[in-house]
Amino acid sequence: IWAPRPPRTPASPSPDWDPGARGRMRPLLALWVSVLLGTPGGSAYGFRNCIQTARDAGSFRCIQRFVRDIGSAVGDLPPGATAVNVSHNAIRRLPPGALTHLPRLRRLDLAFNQLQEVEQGAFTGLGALATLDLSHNRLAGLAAGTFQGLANLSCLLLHHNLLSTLGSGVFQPLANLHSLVLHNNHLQSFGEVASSVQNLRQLRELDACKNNLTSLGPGPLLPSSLLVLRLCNNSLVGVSGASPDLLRGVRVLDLSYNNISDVESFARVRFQNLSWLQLLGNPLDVFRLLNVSDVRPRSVDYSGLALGNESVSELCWYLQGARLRQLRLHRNGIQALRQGTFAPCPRFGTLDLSWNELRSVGCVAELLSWGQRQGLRSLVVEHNLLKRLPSCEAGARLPSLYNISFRFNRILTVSRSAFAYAPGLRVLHLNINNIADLHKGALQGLRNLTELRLDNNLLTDLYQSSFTDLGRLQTLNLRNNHVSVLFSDVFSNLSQLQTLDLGGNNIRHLTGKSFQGLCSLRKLYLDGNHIQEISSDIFRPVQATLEVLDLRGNKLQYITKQQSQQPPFMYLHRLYDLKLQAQQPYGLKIIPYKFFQGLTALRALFLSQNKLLSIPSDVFDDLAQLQYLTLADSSNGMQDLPPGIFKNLSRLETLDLENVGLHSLTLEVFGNLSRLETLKLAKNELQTVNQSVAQRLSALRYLDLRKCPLSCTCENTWFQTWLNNSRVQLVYLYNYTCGSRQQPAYVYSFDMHVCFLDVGLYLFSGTAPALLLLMVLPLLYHRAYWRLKYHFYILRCWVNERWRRQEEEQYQYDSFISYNSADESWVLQELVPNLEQGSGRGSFRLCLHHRDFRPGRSIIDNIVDSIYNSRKTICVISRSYLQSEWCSLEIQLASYRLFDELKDVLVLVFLEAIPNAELSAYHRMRKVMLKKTYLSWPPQPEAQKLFWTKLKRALKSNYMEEEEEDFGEEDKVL
Ligand SMILES: *[C@@H]1O[C@H](CO)[C@@H](O)[C@H](O)[C@H]1NC(C)=O
Ligand SMILES: *[C@@H]1O[C@H](CO)[C@@H](O)[C@H](O)[C@H]1NC(C)=O
Ligand SMILES: CC(=O)N[C@H]1CO[C@H](CO)[C@@H](O)[C@@H]1O
Repeated sequence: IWAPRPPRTPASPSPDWDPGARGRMRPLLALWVSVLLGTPGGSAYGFRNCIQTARDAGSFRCIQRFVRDIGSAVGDLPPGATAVNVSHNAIRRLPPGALTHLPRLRRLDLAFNQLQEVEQGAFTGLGALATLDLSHNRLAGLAAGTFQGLANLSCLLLHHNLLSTLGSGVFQPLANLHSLVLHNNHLQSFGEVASSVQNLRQLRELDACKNNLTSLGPGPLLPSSLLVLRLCNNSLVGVSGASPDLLRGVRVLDLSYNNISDVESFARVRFQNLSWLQLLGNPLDVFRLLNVSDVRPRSVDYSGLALGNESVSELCWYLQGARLRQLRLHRNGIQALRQGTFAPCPRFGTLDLSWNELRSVGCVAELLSWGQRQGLRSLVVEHNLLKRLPSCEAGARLPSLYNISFRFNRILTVSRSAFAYAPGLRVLHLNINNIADLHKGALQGLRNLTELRLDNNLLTDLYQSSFTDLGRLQTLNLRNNHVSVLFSDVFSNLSQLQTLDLGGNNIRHLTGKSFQGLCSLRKLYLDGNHIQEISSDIFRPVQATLEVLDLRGNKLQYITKQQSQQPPFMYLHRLYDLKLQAQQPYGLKIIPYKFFQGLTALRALFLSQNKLLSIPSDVFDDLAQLQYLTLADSSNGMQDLPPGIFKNLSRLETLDLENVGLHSLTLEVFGNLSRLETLKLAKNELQTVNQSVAQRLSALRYLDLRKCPLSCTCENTWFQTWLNNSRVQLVYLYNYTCGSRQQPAYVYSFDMHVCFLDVGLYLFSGTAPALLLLMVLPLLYHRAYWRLKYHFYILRCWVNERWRRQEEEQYQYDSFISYNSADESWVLQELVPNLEQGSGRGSFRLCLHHRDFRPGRSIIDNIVDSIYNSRKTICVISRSYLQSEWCSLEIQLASYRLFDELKDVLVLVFLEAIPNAELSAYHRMRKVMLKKTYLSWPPQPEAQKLFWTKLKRALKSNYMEEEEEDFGEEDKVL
């Protein structure tokens, strides 16, 4: 039955709403609502093995689900899916047409599976696919029609497979392929690779590194569009075998880590477009190569050619000419540089000497000619053995040098004015060294410095004078040092500093002067220190500008909710990101009252891993701008959140309450989160999800209830009804099992019939007794009325008479006469005279109602008494007798003695002949007649004598059996 959807927001409950009382009624109500209105308000959907990305409805992640076949991984995805990530599963094969239901797919990631086979037509219907990742699988070969239909594919990743051959037509359908990645396979013939890609008119980049290639030929030409060719980590000995024009269009050629020594082979191949040749890790004489081939010297990367100290000058001879953008000499085993080493070289912008064995670079300027000094902009000496940076106060300057990187060295000491040669320095990277001794004047004169990285060193103390000249510094990174104290005013000259990273130090204490002078500071990282206390004073110097504050992993802890001081973040009105996770060693435990007061601009608050015991309900009251809140992993006995805790968070979009020990969701806590889109509730104690809460969260799109012991009770039936809609994604919905472990039942499919039965039961037990009663009453009335009544009277008689009458067989009367008043004249004129008169055994004592009934007693009592006090009962039967109610009572009562006590008390006397048909209306009478013989009053006077004799004999007899012998068959009227 179609019915309109009920409105999203249900009638709001009154504030003193009692969940318990309503809760008991809820299943029934909800059921009725759903029966009457179709689906109840909310709606949900979920995927068996995928999670839809919260912000991008077309994007799905189906990773690490242990699925073995593609169908069960993505079979339930909607046709609108544009990006699907199925990596890190156990898929073995792709059957034909496995993904035809996803025609809009643009990106498909199947990496890290166990694919051995991709069948022909596996990707049919994926005409929109642009990126296909099949890397890290076990593909040993590719059938010809494998990529049929992928006309728009631009990037194909096949690295880390077991490919040893490629069919020549396998890439044929990929008319738009730009990039083909084949590294880490077992390919042996470059000719085969070339013929498989020769028709790809759009191919720009081909990566065949780390295969087993030994030569570049024979084979067809590469497509002229190819610009980048990577052949590193193969077993090439030269470029022999290649046709002269094979590489003519290639701009970037990577031949590193081969075994190339045959430089003569380069002479036979044209390299006229080459602009970058990587030859690292080959045992070749690069100068010889330059001599014999048309490779331009400036196109070669001279890294890893074992040039040593001496060859640099020779090299420079080859590089003569205009200014070089960069001179890169990685991995050449250079141990020392003499004065003027680079003097023969042309001017260059960047000098990169990384991965050598230099112990010192002196004051740099000495190595260069005057012209080079003017031109050098960047100096990179990473991964060397530099130990100390000497003082360079005197000596030549490098006016345009703006970037120095000495990362990954062993620098211990930085002397006074170590960078005096670079007065224009803007970026200085000294990170990842052993600097313990940074001279107070080391950075003197660097007035233009904007970025200084000193992280991952051994600094213990910081001095104000170290930073005196750095008035333009914007970023200072001091992370992972051993700083334990921040002296007053240490940063006071850094008025332009925007980012200060002090994470991973040993800072215990901060004062109001620690950050004095940082009047532009926007981001402050103090995570991973030992800070035990924070106060509003500490942040006062940066209150006007601070936007991000990271205090994660410190030692903040509160033991009471009462706070003696002002709330610590009181003045940080611009702060939008605050991190307080994982306080050591036992978490924050308690959050004091009004702890977050003043944070009116805060958008993200991280409070996870804090073992919270209690949170006051007013704590988030000021955070009206909050969009993201996490309290995840705070479970430490905190049970449910206090009512009203989120009442002001009307802008909250993401709430992470994973593993916080929640037992229930209540409207008092969650009722106001009207903009909440993502709610993570995994690993809680939730057994049911309150439907009214779900309905109130009207913006909800993503709900995670993984690992909650959801029970399959009727309270969760609405879950199932949610399923047919599409508003809220319930993450891995089909994986939620019922809390009880007995049988693997699932919340999405548990048997709801019990719930419907419940109602049936209510209805049944409400109506059945009434119905039964209605059915039984007439029956009872019809069948057992007299029986009951009779037994009741019998009981009464028995009780009354028991003590009165010792001898049961002594009757007061010989016979009770039951007759209708219409027959009174016969009784009085015929019966009474004939039976009462006479003497001795011939006379009988009769009981007549008009004569012998005791006055004052009820008629019924009198009747029962009379029947019981008489040996026999004579029924004088006529038509009027049968119609009379009293007579019928009398005959019935008497017949009970016949049937129940097996005492023959009845003597039937028919005054007139009544046809059987007429008698049949009187069942009991007929029953008696069938059981007994009876007498008929004969109209002929002669016969009347016999009648009286028979009647008298009947009155005298005691047992039915005798009676039957006495009366003959001739008397039966049937
Ligand atoms: C798919 O997921 C894996 C694992 O998280 C990730 O490394 C990979 O980059 C993702 N692929 C794409 C295309 O986003
Ligand atoms: C090539 O080999 C070198 C040295 O063995 C290694 O460092 C590099 O990662 C390898 N490159 C590839 C793409 O496998
Ligand atoms: C309990 C249950 O059904 N768990 C399943 C959840 O999904 C994963 C991945 O599909 C299965 O491996 C589990 O068996």
